[in-house]
Amino acid sequence: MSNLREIGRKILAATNILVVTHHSPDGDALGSLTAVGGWLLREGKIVTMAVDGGMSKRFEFLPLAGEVRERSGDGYDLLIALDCGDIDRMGEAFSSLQSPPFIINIDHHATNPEFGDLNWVDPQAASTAEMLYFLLRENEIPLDIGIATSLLTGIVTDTQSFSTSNVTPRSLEAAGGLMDAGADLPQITEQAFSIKPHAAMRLWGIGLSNALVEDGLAWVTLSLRDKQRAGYDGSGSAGLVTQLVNIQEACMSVVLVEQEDGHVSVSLRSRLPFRVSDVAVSFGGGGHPQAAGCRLDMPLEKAELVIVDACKYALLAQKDALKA
Ligand SMILES: [Mn+2]
Repeated sequence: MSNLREIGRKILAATNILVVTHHSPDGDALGSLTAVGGWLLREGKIVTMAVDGGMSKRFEFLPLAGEVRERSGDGYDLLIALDCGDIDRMGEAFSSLQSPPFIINIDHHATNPEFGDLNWVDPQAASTAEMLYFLLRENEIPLDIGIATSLLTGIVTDTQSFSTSNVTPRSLEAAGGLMDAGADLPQITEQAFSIKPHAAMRLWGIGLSNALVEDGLAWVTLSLRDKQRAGYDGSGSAGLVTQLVNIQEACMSVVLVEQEDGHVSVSLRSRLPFRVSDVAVSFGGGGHPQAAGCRLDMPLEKAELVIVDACKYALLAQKDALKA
């Protein structure tokens, strides 16, 4: 674990630090961002926490949520990228920098190309927040209730409340340590994971009633009109893809969401032993074996044909490989 000491030393040697996570941030992204931000502020550093598109409403309960900015500024001597599967995931929080500083890349996506100057990519970890728990522990940095709340939010959301196939005893060990430090598990689970706005539930209603199931694949398209009908103003599917994969007759699910600028964002899920990351990667996306995504620059109807075809083909190939 000497690498963790090296990362700790490198971070503590910097003075003006930019911490960035990925655009369309989830709970792991924002929990990791605010945990590292809180730690470094406590260390007396000058800290900027940035995420392209700004803070997500859903996670406004996180400590320091009000300090998260949309734009980066300049003059940093260190950039810490958290939960970013590739460099483009930072969006304008990175691309707007005049001169990028030294980059430490901390992430758990297996598809991460190690774009940093110092990289710690651990696909065994169920969340980036879990990795950060061990980074702090290895460097003997005490937790406080704010950091603990942020990190446990990351763990709870990325593991769908400890129910995903990548949960390990280490995830639970981290969660236990964070609860010891004062994080409130039931409250975090309710706020970050269970509770959804009415509009998101309406979007689920539309999506669930329009979903198709064929050859083990469940899928649905959500047009701008569907989102409008639901009154939903988010860019994703509000977690619908994770529900679709629970359809008994399916083992893979896809949700295609039409975006304002004309492109289509695609979320994919599968149940073990099936994988969706290869499909996402083949369209220039990435993610985890059972949870991945990509974007397609084509009309929604065309994107549906292309992705449904690719998924059915991948499922057939994977089923054949299992039989062999
Ligand atoms: Mn994550």
